[in-house]
Formats: sequence, structure tokens, C-alpha cells
Amino acid sequence: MPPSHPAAARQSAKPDAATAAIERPNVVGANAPGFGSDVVADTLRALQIPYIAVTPGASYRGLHDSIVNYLGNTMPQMLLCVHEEAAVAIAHGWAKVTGRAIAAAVHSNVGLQHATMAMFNAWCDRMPVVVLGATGPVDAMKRRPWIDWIHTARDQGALVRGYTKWDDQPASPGAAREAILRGTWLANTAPQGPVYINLDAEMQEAKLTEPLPPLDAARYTPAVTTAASADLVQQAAALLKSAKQPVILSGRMSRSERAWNARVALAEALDARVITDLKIGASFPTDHPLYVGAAHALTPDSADALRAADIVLSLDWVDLAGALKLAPPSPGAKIIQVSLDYRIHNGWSMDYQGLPAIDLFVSADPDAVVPDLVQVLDGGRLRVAPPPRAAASGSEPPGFTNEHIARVLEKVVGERPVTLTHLPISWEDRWWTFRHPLDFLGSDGGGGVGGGPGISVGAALALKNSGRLPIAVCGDGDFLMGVTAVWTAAHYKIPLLFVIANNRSFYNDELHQERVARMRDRPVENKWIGQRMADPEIDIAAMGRAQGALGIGPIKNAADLAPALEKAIAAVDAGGVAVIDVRVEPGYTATMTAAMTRAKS
Ligand SMILES: Cc1ncc(C[n+]2csc(CCOP(=O)(O)OP(=O)(O)O)c2C)c(N)n1
Ligand SMILES: [Mg+2]
Repeated sequence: MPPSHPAAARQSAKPDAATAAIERPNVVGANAPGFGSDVVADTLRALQIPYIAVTPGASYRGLHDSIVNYLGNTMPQMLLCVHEEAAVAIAHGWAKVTGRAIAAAVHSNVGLQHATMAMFNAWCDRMPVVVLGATGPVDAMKRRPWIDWIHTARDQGALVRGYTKWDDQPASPGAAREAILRGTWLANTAPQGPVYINLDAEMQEAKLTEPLPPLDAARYTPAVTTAASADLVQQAAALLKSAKQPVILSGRMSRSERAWNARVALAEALDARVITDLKIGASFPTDHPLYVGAAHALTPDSADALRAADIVLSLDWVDLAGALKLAPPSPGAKIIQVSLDYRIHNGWSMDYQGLPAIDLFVSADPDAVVPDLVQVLDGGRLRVAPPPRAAASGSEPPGFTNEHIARVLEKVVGERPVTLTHLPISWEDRWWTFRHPLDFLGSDGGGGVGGGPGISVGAALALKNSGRLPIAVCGDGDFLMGVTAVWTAAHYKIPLLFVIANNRSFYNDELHQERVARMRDRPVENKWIGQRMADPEIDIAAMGRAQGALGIGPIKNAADLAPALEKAIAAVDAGGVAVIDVRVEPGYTATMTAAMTRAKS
């Protein structure tokens, strides 16, 4: 399929050989499609979708049979998941690395209900996922008593329509083929996002009355131009040339190394200061002299840079209006927005954020615009060679916190390439240096806690054989809500290291209770009630072991962390999954606390 997103060009749709050897069916006999669901399976293969993450259910038993017994469980291969939320999160994580959609299959209305939060996360993260669902027979005469009735809904897609790009319920095999072609094309086209296709059980299981014509999937999934017109690029370049203190807000971008290099060239040509966002994947080298800081909301340095700016170039910043509200640039400053995001804003979800005042709007994919800008600007004011990787600096922080995890982890991994597939809420960009677009993949997107484990498993699958060590640093709340994704990683031999920042609490909300107590002049010391997961403390290492991972911990001080990490990394290098329970103290950094309380005030 032609790519519609720069990252797509890099993806090999080839499944991993070790994973491919798992769950081989016996005697795969059928060589001609005989049923409606065979057509669906054929279409997934024609689109070269390598995996379908599944949590099974009778509503799609026809499709299940087609993938196993007709396709031989190859292209796509099933990834069995213990929860639908994990199935969709795994597909989301795959997309975060590759820029392309794989499929997930969920059972009727109930499976879709389990999947919804993960679909919302993928939507807010603008990541493509093709979610296939199913319904009991639409024709009431064909329904089995009770079960087919409770698992049939008039408009199942309504459950997810507010946070998918498109949904459909095709009524024939030909229509199902078209729906999967259209859905996959839409999901992969910028701005990307999940789609939902609901397959009628009756349609799946019915015998084909006549064969469908041959399919050339590429002709139904054309490349979409996402570049800006030359005129708009000229206008943007002219504005930028006039700037004395330009700032780049480096937002949603692909994992392409070429696009990364172009971004660096643009910043250098403009001598522009660059702000990134930990909500999304790495987009600029954090050891570059022009780098200011990353934001959950906005760090103090980033806010200062923004206030001093005379031109702000937003490269699809997630919340441009919010940033300009928190740190208004000087009067008369010009705002340039490069984004296609407006194309999918809808009436249900407000994840589109506030409406920013803009002086020049460039309706295009920033990854396509930046190289054009660099060319038009033709060199620039500054040429800086990136300095060597900064050594961990400053004195040892007190206690045992997420910062210790970062410091020890950085020492243990040394110079080997690492991908941080997920980070806990309380994490600061200065703790880790990003030098490559795959060094960090960003957050869950929608603030749906529990996404971290599944996203990390999908990302780790996409990173298999890349030479990169995937590391998921998850809060204990996040890990526990999505914990069964560990089994899928262990079962399909997906190497991955989980480091759990276990403060035995939904600590984020302790901070909120503290704030409310202060506002109301009530006892702050009760903030832990209804938040702490203690008495008994949950044995997180055992939850890893229970699912086939190496479980280590609890690790209660920084000195024990390095040997634990070394042992865990050896297990991951040998192809396994490891989970380390690190018992950090409850508490957030001052910057994080300030950002949260500011956002709430
Ligand atoms: C599905 C869901 N439930 C609840 C919340 C509210 N919430 C936001 S952060 C948070 C705490 C997460 O705990 P953990 O992952 O352990 O991180 P910590 O704050 O302790 O560092 C909660 C419960 C949410 N965002 N999503
Ligand atoms: Mg916690």
C-alpha cells in the first residue's frame, strides 16, 4: 500500500520469524474462499496487515476460523490478548513505532465496551488502528435465543463514533471487503486514527454464492498528498526570516530519521529555540544547544522562551491555544500553525483543545513542510555540531524516586540504543537524553491509565530485531490496570523490560486530594485514603512471574537497582520479558507538582 505518512515508508510488514513460529495450525486445507469471513481475511492479507490482536468471541467465530484454517494464521497472525483493552493498546503501540495500522478484533458489544478506552487513547494520540468487531445476526430470524440477542445492538458503532475516524457495518462480503479497504486507508491517512468495522455474524458465516473479483488493494488505498503549496511555504519562510526570537513548538511528528534531521536543520537555519512535549514521541535532540525543554503542561524554561518569542512556529503542537494561554508571547508576535488535525475534529470529543489565534495557517503534515522550509531558507544563521551525550549531572537526589530509576537505568544501559516505550506521569525530560525519534514513543494519548503495558508490548513487537532495547517505565496504577498484556509478550516471545515505578498509590490523585483539602482548609494528611494500594501491598514481581515473565523485586533502594536491571536486561536479551517492582516513595517532583496545580487553578 502506498504510504500516506512519512513513517509508513519505513515499515516492513514482515512478521518476526520467532513469533511467526508460534501457534501454527495443523493441515491448512482451504485454498479458495468459501465463506463471507474468508473474504474479510483475504482483504487483511491483501493490505499486508501482519498481525491481528484478538480477544475471542463467538460473534466473530467465522473470521477466527478464516484466519486460522483458511489463511493458516499468517499475514495476519493472531496475537491472543487477555483483555480487549490490551488488544487495541498493542495495535496502538505497533503504530507508534511503524506509523501504520495493524488490526484488532473484539467480540460484539461487550468486547467493544472493553476496548473503548484504548480506542480513545489511540484517537487522542492520532495513531492508526483497524478495529474489527462483530454483532449477532442482524436478521432477527437468524439469532439463537438469548445470547445472540444480548450481543446484538442496533448501532454498535455509536459506542465509538466520537473517537474513531470512521465506522461501518457492511452487509455483504463485497461490502466488507470495501469497508476494510476504506477503513485501513482512512486509518493510515494523516491525521491518523482508529476506525471500527462491525461484521455481521450471519454475513461472516454465510457461504459465498459467487467468487469476488481479484483485488488490487493498492488501487483502493492511494497515497494522499500532505505537503503544503509552494506559496504557503514561501509565506511561512518570509515570516520566519523576519524573526529575531523564533520558537518552534515541536509537536506530533513521525518516527522518521530523515524528518528528524530536517527539523534540526530548520531550527539551526532559524536559530530557533525548540520546545518538545513528553505527551508525544521524541521529536528533537534534547542535548542540542537550541533545545529548551519538554512539557507536560509547560516547564518554566519553555514558558520563558515562549513569552520572549516574536514568532511561534507550531508543528502540530497538541494544545497550541493552551500553550499560548499559559505563556503569551510578546504583543505583535506572529503565530504559524502547521497542522492537518482540524480535519478530524468532531462534535463529541473536545480533545481538539482550544481555538488558537493564528497569523498563518499551513494545512499540511509538518514532516512534509519542514524540509521544504529548510530548502527555501537556504542555509541559516547557525551551524552547531551536537555536543557529546551529557553525563548525568547534579548531586544525588534524596530518597528513592523516579529520578533514581532514570539515573540508574541510564548508567546500566550505557550507550546501547534504547526505546522508552512508556513513561510514568511523574518524569522530567532532563533525566534522559533523546537523540533519535525512536528513543521515546510518547504517552498513551488520551490520559487513559492502563494503556502503558499494552502500548509497550505492541511497540516492542515492532522493535523486534531492531537492535533496540524496549523499556516500559510504568506507574503501578498504570501497570496494574493493563497488566495482562505481559502474558501476550511472554507468549509471543516479545522481548521487553518493564520497570514499575511502584509508589503503591494512584499518587496523581493524592495530589488532587491534597489540593482540595488545602482549598477547603481540611486535613491534608487524609489525602492517601482511597488512593493507596497497601495492606496488602500488591506483589508486582509475582504478577510478572504469574504470566511467564522474570519477576524481580521489590527493590527498595537505589543500590539494589543496578544489579536487578542487569539481570532483567540479560533475560530480555535472551528473548524474554522482565518485570522489576521498584518501590519508590510516594511523591512527585516540584516541577510536576507545580504544573499540575497550575493546570487546576
Ligand atoms: C482509566 C483511568 N482511571 C483513572 C484515571 C485518573 N488518574 C489519573 S493519574 C492516576 C494515577 C495513576 O497511578 P500510577 O500509574 O501509579 O501513577 P502515579 O500517579 O502513582 O505516579 C489516576 C487514577 C485515569 N486518568 N484513567
Ligand atoms: Mg502509583
